[in-house]
Amino acid sequence: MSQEAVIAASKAYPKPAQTFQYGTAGFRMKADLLPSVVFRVGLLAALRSRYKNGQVIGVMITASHNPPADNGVKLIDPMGEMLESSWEAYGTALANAEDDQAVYDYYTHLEQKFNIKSSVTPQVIYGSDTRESSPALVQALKDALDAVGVKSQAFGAVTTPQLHYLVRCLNTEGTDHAYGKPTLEGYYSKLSTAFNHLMTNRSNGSVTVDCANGVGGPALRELQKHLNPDSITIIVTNDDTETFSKLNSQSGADYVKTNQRLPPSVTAQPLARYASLDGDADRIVYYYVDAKTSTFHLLDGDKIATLAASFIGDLVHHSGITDFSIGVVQTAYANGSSTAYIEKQGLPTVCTPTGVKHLHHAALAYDCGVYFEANGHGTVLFSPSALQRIFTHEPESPAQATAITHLKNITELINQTVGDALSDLLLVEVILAHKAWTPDLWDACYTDLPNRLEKAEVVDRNAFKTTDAERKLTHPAGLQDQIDALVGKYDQARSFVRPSGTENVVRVYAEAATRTQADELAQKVKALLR
Ligand code: 16G
Ligand code: ZN
Repeated sequence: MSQEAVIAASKAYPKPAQTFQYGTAGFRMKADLLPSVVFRVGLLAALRSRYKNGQVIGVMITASHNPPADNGVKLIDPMGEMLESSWEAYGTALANAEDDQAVYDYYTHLEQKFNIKSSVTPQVIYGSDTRESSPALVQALKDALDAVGVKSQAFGAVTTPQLHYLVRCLNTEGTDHAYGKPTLEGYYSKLSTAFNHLMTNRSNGSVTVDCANGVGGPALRELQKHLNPDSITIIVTNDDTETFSKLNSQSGADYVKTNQRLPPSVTAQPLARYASLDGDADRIVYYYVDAKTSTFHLLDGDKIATLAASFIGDLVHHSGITDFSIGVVQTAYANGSSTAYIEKQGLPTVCTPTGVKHLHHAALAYDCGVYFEANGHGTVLFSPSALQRIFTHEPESPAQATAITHLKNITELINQTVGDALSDLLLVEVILAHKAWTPDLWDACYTDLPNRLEKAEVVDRNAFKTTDAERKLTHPAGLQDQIDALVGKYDQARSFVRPSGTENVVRVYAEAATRTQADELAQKVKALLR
């Protein structure tokens, strides 16, 4: 790698007058501001790979549920996790370096700081969602990787969780904890094989999936080819990835969760199952309309978490495996009823700040850690020792043998690297089929407290500082006391204010015993921010 090569390549991607920050999910903003950022993220990925002794690092170009004009970029660490947070600051610094020379200087500064050897060949794989801006950003990335001699591999349009899967597979290939075949075919085959086993002699009718006109559409169509058609019919809708302006528009998990209503394109049949993915297919929510009043009912991340935790808990119980800890990790947005329901089942719950990396980390504390954000992002993690026990347990009865077989397949069905809408879809379908539950029966586990999410424009969101997993404000001084005083006036009420990690706004959440109370509380708390 020569100084000339880096500087010459960097020249093609001048930094706009803008300050960048590696946020909750990487860099995310209007796509036209991103070429220099993506180029520099490519340099960071190379360093990260060399720092990790040449293990493969992933770079995903996506802005998830954001509008079509946005894009974003984030790094994936060797085991398929999000980039270690201490490195986010290096990404931020590199993205903000004023000119090409400063980029090179900071790059060599990091090399020295970490004593990164030049003898190691860095390896990076990358992919993108289906946005119009993605190919040009992929080119910026490629130019950076080439300039510093990275051995790279392009995977084209992939879902975010697919890239996480591929990174982990590549880094574990040939070891005793190999995760799977490091190809997209390997991904589809791993999930579908487990699904087809779990659905043997079972049929679950049909589910209609709104793909937000994003990369989840083609991926789901491909996945479906591998599924036993007698077990499930997946009706794929909103899968137009050619009309760029349709991405996440009037569709997708974020639309359904935020508006708490059907996508306009969906005419729902009573008690039929519907699901919506987001633009990069790492989030999923379910919903249905009831038979009596055709009212819309959302089955969000909290409902998926409780479904998964209780199903896995039952399987463990029936398998004869003992001393097996199952915990559920949530954020402040988790509906109060869901937390109460989980605790009533005798399972521990933990609350972490928003953002997958926090939940993921907390979930590692259990043999089986189920984590979901209410917005539908989540997965289930099995610890290495839990996997070992599941795969070596000697059943003492046919019932135990069946439970063990199911558990083994569940661990294969779930994408344990990160929340994966396709894997979660199959997991929910399996559980509903095993329980013979229609969506209303699933929904009846507990009744959500009515809630409202608002956002407020403020002069400086950084003036808002939180504690207690974002459930309380420490700054601005005195504001939390005012919120508490309002909350005290309503039944079963809860409210919190937190600065967004992805937008320049402050979010206000309120829940209470009735719809009127929840709405009123949200408005009054929001009014405190003016
Ligand atoms: C990011 C997070 C998501 C979180 C959201 C909150 C990841 C991969 N994504 O999209 O989990 O729910 O931010 O956004 O961590 P906010 O801070 O703007 O409310
Ligand atoms: Zn997403």
